[in-house]
Amino acid sequence: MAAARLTISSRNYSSWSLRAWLFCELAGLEVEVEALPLEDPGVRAELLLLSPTVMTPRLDHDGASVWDTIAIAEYLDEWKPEAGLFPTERVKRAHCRSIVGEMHGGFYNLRSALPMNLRARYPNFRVFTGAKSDIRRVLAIWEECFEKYDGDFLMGDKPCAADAMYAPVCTRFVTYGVEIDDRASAYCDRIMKWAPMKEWIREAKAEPEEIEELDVEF
Ligand SMILES: N[C@@H](CCC(=O)N[C@@H](CS)C(=O)NCC(=O)O)C(=O)O
Repeated sequence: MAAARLTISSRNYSSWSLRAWLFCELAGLEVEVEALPLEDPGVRAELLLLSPTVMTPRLDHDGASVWDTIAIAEYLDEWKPEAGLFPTERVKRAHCRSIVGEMHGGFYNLRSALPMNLRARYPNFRVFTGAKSDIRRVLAIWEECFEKYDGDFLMGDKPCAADAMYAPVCTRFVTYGVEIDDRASAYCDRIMKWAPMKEWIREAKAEPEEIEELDVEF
């Protein structure tokens, strides 16, 4: 039996759910995933009893109820510090926390104009100007990490919370055919081939749910 339950909305569309799942994978926490259709008023009423924000993801583990993606990452880092969700060295940890926080609190244009949709491909998608500056900023964040830590992942040789946080950006670059430089593109390939990502994407493709407004032909 799984030691914990992760309540999510959709594997295909919910980037926050994907991030939380990747945090659990990084921490080695086996979770039972429960996907709830959030448009259903009955489901919303039930979720309100579980999570005051009526939002997913939400993690229940060993008496702890955690909602909000950052809180889940921090909880898991405290639960299993040796898993290295955040680097242990002070300066590097501060850098990691900053870019994780920047993703969590920002990039509104990128997130709303290029919604995550793992099943879709829009190769000729025209990225609007507002989202372009978000894309430039993401690429600058990654470039600084590659220069500083010179690894396959953002903070060095192993994936950590920062990679989980930016993984849905990689999927958006693939879905919308966003042109990026070779180094960023190689990083996206690596993230898309990361075993937990492959597992999540496989299950997202099998999900029956379709959200019409996120599946429009652009
Ligand atoms: N700040 C939240 C954002 C979570 C979020 O936006 N979740 C969406 C699904 S991806 C949600 O639950 N939406 C339900 C709603 O807005 O009614 C976090 O980091 O967990």
